[in-house]
Amino acid sequence: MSNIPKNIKELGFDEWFQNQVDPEKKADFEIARVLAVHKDSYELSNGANMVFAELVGKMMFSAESSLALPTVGDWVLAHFYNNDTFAIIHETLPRKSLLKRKTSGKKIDFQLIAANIDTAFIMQSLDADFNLNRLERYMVMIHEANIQPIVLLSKSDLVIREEIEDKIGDIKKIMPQLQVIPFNNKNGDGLGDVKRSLKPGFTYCLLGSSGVGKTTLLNNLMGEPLFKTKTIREKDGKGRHATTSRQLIILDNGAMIIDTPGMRELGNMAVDSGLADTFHEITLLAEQCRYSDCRHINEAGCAVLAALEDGTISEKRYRNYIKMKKESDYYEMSYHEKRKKDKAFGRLVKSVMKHKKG
Ligand SMILES: Nc1nc2c(ncn2[C@@H]2O[C@H](COP(=O)(O)OP(=O)(O)OP(=O)(O)O)[C@@H](O)[C@H]2O)c(=O)[nH]1
Ligand SMILES: [Mg+2]
Ligand SMILES: [Zn+2]
Repeated sequence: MSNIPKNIKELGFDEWFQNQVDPEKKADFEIARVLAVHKDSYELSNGANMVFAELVGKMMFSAESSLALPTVGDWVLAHFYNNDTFAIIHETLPRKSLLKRKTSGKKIDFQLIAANIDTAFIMQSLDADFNLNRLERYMVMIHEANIQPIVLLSKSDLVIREEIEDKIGDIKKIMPQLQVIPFNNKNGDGLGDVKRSLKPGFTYCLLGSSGVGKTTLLNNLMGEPLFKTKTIREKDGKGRHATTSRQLIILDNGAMIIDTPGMRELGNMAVDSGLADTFHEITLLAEQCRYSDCRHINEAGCAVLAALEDGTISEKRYRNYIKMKKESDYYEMSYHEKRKKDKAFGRLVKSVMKHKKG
C-alpha cells in the first residue's frame, strides 16, 4: 500500500484498485475519482484538487455500451491540464462493485447508478414504506453488486416503540445477520448510530423509495442543508423525485456517501448471483433436487417443492424466490427469448399454484 499516494488512498483507492492499473499507464496518467456526473462533463478529484473533466474523444465514440463510461464513484485515468483546473478522462478502471439498472425499452442497456460502493444503506420509512418483500429484493440486488447492506428504518418519530421493535423482529426473522438501524431526521434519535456506521475511506450509498428521507439524512450528516428535499409528502410516491443528480459527498470524518433518487422500478434492477445469498436455505435445498437444472416449478424429485409441501419453507418465501429467480434468468436472456418465455412461464406458475391449493 505504501506506493499509493495518501490523498487518493483517503478517497478509497486501495491495493485492489492499484492492482488493476497497468504499470506503464501509471507513469502516464493521474488516477482520480469521479465525484459527480453532469450532462457532458464530470467532476474529478485526485485527492488534492477538484477539477472539471471531459471524456477523451475515443472514449465517447467507441464505448460499446454505457457500462464502459464513468459513473459516480468510478476511478479513472486522466490527464490534468492548466495547473489542475481541467482534465481529460482516458479510461475507467475496473470496478469493485457496480449498481446499475436496466433502462426501459427493448434494447438491453443499463443506467449506471454508482460504482465502487462498499456499503449500501437501504432505507425504508417506518410509517408507510416498510415492506419486507421489497427489502428482500433490495438485498438480492446488493449481494449481486458485491456490496454490504445496512438497513435504515427512518421516521421513527411517527410510530410507537412496539411497532419499531416488531418490524426489526420481522427483518431479523428472515435475515438474522443484517444490521438494522432505526432513526429519524426530526429529533435525531438514532442518528448517532448511523454516524458510527460510517467509516473513513469507505464509500456508502443511500437507496430506497422516494420520500423515505434519504436526502434529509444526508443533509443531517453534513450538518448543512446542501441538497433539496421534498417539502410536501407524496403518499403514493408517484410525484417527481426530489433528488435527480448523483454526487459523491465527502463527510467530515472522511467517509464518502452517494445519494440516489428513489427508485420505483426495482424490477429493472440487474440481479443474478445475489439470489443465492438472499435465499440461502432454498439454494441449499435446490442442491438436493433430482435434476441439476430443476426450476422447482413442477419437476419430479424437487427438494424445494417437497419443503414447500411439508411447510419447511413458507409459500410466501417460495413465491418470492421464484419471482426473483425468474427475473434473474430473464436478465440473462435476449429480448426474443424473453417474449416467448414470458407467456409460457406465466401459465406454468398459475397451474402450480392452482394445483397446490386443490
Ligand atoms: N416525520 C419525519 N419526516 C421525515 C423524516 N425524514 C424525512 N422526512 C420528510 O420526508 C420528506 C421526504 O424526504 P427526502 O429526504 O426528500 O426523501 P428522499 O428519500 O430523498 O426522496 P427522493 O429524493 O425523492 O428519493 C420530507 O418532507 C422530509 O422532511 C423523519 O425521520 N421523520
Ligand atoms: Mg432525495
Ligand atoms: Zn427443484
